[in-house]
Amino acid sequence: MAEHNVQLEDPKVTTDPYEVVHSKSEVFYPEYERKTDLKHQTHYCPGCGHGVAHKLIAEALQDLGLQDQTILVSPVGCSVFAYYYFDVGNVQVAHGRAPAAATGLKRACPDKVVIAYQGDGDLAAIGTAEIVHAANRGEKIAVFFVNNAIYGMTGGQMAPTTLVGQRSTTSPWGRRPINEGFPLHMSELLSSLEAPVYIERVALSDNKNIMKARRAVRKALELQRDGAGFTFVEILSPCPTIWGKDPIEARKWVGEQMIPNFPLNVFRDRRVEIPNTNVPPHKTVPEVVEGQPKSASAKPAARRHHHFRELGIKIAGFGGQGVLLLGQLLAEMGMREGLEVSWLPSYGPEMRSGSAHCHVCLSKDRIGSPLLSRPQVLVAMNEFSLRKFAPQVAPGGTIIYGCEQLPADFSLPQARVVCVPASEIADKLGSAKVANVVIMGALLEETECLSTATALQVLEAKVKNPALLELDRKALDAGRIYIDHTVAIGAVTQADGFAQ
Ligand SMILES: Cc1ncc(C[n+]2csc(CCOP(=O)(O)OP(=O)(O)O)c2C)c(N)n1
Ligand code: SF4
Repeated sequence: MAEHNVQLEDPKVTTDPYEVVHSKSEVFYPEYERKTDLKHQTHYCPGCGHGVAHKLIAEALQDLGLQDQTILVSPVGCSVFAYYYFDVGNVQVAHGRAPAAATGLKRACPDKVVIAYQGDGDLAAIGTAEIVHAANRGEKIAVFFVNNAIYGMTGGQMAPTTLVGQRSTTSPWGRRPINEGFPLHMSELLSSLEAPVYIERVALSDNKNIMKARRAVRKALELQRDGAGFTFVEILSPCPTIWGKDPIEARKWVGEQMIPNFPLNVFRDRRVEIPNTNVPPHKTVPEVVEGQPKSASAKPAARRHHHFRELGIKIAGFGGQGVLLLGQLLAEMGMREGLEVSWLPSYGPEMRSGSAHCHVCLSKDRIGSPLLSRPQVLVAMNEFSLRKFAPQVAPGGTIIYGCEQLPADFSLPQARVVCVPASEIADKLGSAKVANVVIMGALLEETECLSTATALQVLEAKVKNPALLELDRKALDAGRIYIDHTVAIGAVTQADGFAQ
């Protein structure tokens, strides 16, 4: 145990262009400050099992020489502050999500020892899915599951592990299986899966059992150090405060009440070879998108200069108008032009005619969130979308409205508006289906965000039917030409006759 975190150095993860920070996050306080007389104590209640469990893990890390290569994922619960006590790499995650976060960490840093530390509310209630699937995938992480049969931090609500008859604030007459079900036995449940290599239940009830717990903790860490697979140690643990007992009584209660209900056992201890067949080839994004069939005329996408750092485009309309597809095409064009991209669809249960929209982000930098609250560009394919989303457009942004003119009572937001009667143009070309490509042409011409050459490449790669491809080419052109002959509403016309 120490007061600050180590800096983890891993040259493998320092890939450009992202900055990798190997230090304590700024969201953690530098240290956990307490009143002078409590300064050298943890925040746990006297007799709490978390302190003992921490000590067993910390000692094992030190004895095994793993401190500098360990990342501990702490939960939400009384042990939320575990990062103040373990001088290792620390990540604190949302309630129940430790196995998911640990999965990501271990896969990104396979040579690290990754620990998920969780209480029973955290692991066996809100986090049931995460732990079951991480175990089932055989993630090479060590999970320490502190089972005190109650929600400690929030004041004693019933946990999935609360014993039959045990009182809690949400089962004041004692847990009744008829109403609350039976306690969940997580070790038994997980040992029904193929992948885990080691599962043991131990107890902090007396010195003899604490020594067994010590051995189990070490074994789980050694197996992980050796790359064996998923390891899980359930630790039956006293919670004197919520149980309303003194520390001695609470320890006794673990032995007398918890152990008979949660028998101590090694449920799994074997080496498991998980078959590794059909390994997909690893390809970069450009290899994937540019590896698609091209026509003879298509050349590789040009790396072009983009006039934006990040451009958010929201495309909205009815299902069936090609709103989501238009977003996908733009995202793929962005990828081909070497940008970071995201595409986030949103639609209701109706596949056709229901409202649908998507967010497309094109960026020179890594994208923080695919959700756009202030898009710079809105494509509104119908009046409903225009009225609903126009107020969201960033000041100075652009709205491309897929109708001939704005509704009479529509009040113009702080944006340029271009009306493009896309359906009428598409009808004249021979198919209403290509209205979204007309809009794409208009969008490219109006915003100059991506090149028409890239649009043609993407269409050629996607549209297999030659007649439809020809129609798409015409639609793209028609949208561009329409813009060339149109002055945006809300745009300030300058002396030279061009819109600003
Ligand atoms: C998403 C979410 N839901 C609920 C909570 C409230 N919450 C905080 S701790 C906790 C229970 C913790 O119990 P347990 O995991 O058994 O840990 P203990 O405190 O007993 O060590 C709950 C429900 C939360 N913080 N976040
Ligand atoms: S409430 Fe229970 S689990 Fe939480 S610190 Fe106190 S004794 Fe430990």
